[in-house]
Amino acid sequence: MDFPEITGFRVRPVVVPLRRPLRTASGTIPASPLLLIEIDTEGPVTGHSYVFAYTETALPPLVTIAGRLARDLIGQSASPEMCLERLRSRFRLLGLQGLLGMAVSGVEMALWDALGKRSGAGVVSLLGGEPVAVPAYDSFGMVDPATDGEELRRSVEAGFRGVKIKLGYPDVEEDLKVVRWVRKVVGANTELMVDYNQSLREQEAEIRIERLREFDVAWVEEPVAAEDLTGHARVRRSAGGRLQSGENWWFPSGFQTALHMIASDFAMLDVVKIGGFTGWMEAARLAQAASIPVSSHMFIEASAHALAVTPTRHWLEYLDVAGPILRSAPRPVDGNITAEGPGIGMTWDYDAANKFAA
Ligand code: SMN
Ligand code: MG
Repeated sequence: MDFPEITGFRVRPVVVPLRRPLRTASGTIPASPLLLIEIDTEGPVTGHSYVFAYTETALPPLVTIAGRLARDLIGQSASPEMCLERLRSRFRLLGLQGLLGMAVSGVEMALWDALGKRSGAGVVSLLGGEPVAVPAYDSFGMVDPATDGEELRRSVEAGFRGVKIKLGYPDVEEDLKVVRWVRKVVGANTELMVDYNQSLREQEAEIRIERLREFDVAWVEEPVAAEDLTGHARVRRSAGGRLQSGENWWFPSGFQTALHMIASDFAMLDVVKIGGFTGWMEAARLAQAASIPVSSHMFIEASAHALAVTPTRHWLEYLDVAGPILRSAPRPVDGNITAEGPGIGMTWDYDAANKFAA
């Protein structure tokens, strides 16, 4: 492929309202702090991506770090793989985990978006695949039986064949009460995933997972600290082959380490932490070789492309953290999400982006 030159680079921080504030056992996310990335390439064609900062505290440093990448990008070839390699080598001493890694992945994704737009193709086609309908589950935070029944029912009626809730209440009995209620609301034919967001100690995790058995959950996600791969590996044995983890694995090497440790039955890749599409493709090959089902973490639009070229694809997480600033983006149809082009298939609503500027 003939790559254009990078001619411009901008970042803009926004804090976007969430339709459902995200309550987890490790903290609540009231609104969505995002860094929007725009890269101009010869043509001119502009590529877009966004990075989720988890907390508003991280937005200003993310703006600074990402903004400084301009000097490493402008005038360079827009090849995503070469760009990733160049930045990896440029920051070898610092390392790519954390905010810098997120910024670098965001750049990589915006380049794919620009290349797709340049040729009128979706990223999925540039990656050698074609769009497929990927089953999506609707992702909730900690739910409240007093207020969230209607919303859960609406998910099932909308066609979602799976829903995820967050657990990790102070008392196991409360976990069970909520799961029993959700199971009743969504019915036996809806897959039910549960996410502890790293909130438990190993022994407590084993006790709680054992008690969850009667509810036939599709997976138990991040029961213990994400970096505690030994703990995950031990807890995995009590999870009956249904341990989910991966949203905090950094770059393919992080996934490879987790594979060595046999830390998870399933893999949930975060396209921003795994190194953009380039990192995802490498991880997808590792998952294929190890027969590990791969799901996505947030980033609905980009993940729809990445999962379409993932041989062991499993579920797409429907967690919309950017909806209000997107003018167009793929919507769920019969509980599936299909990648759209050109590029990643999303365009900013600049009025909304200005309104939610942080
Ligand atoms: C999650 C997503 C977004 C922010 C915090 C936590 C999560 C998930 O663990 O799996 O959706
Ligand atoms: Mg999770």
